[in-house]
Amino acid sequence: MNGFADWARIWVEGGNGGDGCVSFRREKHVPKGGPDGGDGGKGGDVFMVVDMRIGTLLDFKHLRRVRAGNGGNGKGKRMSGRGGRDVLLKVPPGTVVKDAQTNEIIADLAPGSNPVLVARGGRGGRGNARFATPIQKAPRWAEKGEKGEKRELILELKLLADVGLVGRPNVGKSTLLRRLSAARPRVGNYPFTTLRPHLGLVRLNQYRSFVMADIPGLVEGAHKGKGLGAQFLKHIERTKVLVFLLDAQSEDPLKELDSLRQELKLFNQALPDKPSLVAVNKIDLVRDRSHFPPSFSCLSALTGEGINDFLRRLGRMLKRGEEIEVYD
Ligand SMILES: Nc1nc2c(ncn2[C@@H]2O[C@H](COP(=O)(O)OP(=O)(O)OP(=O)(O)O)[C@@H](O)[C@H]2O)c(=O)[nH]1
Ligand SMILES: [Mg+2]
Repeated sequence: MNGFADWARIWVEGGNGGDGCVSFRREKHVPKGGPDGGDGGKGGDVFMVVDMRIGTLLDFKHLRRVRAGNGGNGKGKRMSGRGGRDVLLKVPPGTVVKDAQTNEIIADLAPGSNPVLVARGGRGGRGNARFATPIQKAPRWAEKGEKGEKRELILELKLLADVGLVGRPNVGKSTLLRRLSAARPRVGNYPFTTLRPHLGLVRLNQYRSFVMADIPGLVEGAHKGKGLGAQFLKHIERTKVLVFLLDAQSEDPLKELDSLRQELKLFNQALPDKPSLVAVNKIDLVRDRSHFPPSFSCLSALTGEGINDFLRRLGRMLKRGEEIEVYD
């Protein structure tokens, strides 16, 4: 498995503001010049920005702490300190940023969103030139720079897919994604071949395409952390349509469907209400199809049988989804 991480923890720190300066003008013929201490520079900020080329939070696993630059101190002759260097952290689209202490969501970085400030740099302190008044003509004090904001963040990656494939291990989810897209998740005749989510771009026609997610197979008890599927369920929370993929050879496909729905529900109450399509895979292996309801899409990811019909149905559902926009 090549590198992938959908979770990370990181400290971010804004730079400290520079201190204000205490200084007095020195001129040849004026023994006591007025105050001319400049202000400290502002500390740098830490921003997060979406980079469409990134698909994992792996880089953040090696990064404990990120700190923006400190502002420079003010100087005489009313010279302000330099502003601290900002830091721009690049994250994959679909990253949700939370405060680690409060769990509050700070940002939801969908594709195309603006950079988000995650740790503000401290203000620079004012120099003594700012404090001169008619009564206090020569203040001998200046402000210290403000400390930068410091907080621990949790980053969570929710992959952005239109369609999520849900099914027991070994039913052929990855085979289906391979047939429909250029994605190349591994296929194997054993459960848990797929260890992490894969995305594929599926073309419906010249003008329309959608992104489909293949996640590791779901077993009973997944919501309690059994198997692998549960930790990846969050990736299908935002899809517009779910495809429940069943195995035509399964003893009781309807029961299988029921338990898949049940697992989703235990993970997130709202998940089973999402528009969904039921597909029965490996249809090439069974003779009698009469016991599958007509609303089910019978197909073979291996031979390609039934695939066009499946895509037509899926295309219609996605179109409907666009109009309704139940899920954002
Ligand atoms: N006969 C037949 N075999 C299939 C079909 N689709 C998949 N298979 C086989 O079923 C096995 C499992 O396929 P995968 O695509 O790896 O299944 P998966 O659902 O991704 O499995 P996990 O990643 O373990 O959850 C492989 O041996 C495939 O060749 C099909 O339509 N017909
Ligand atoms: Mg798989």
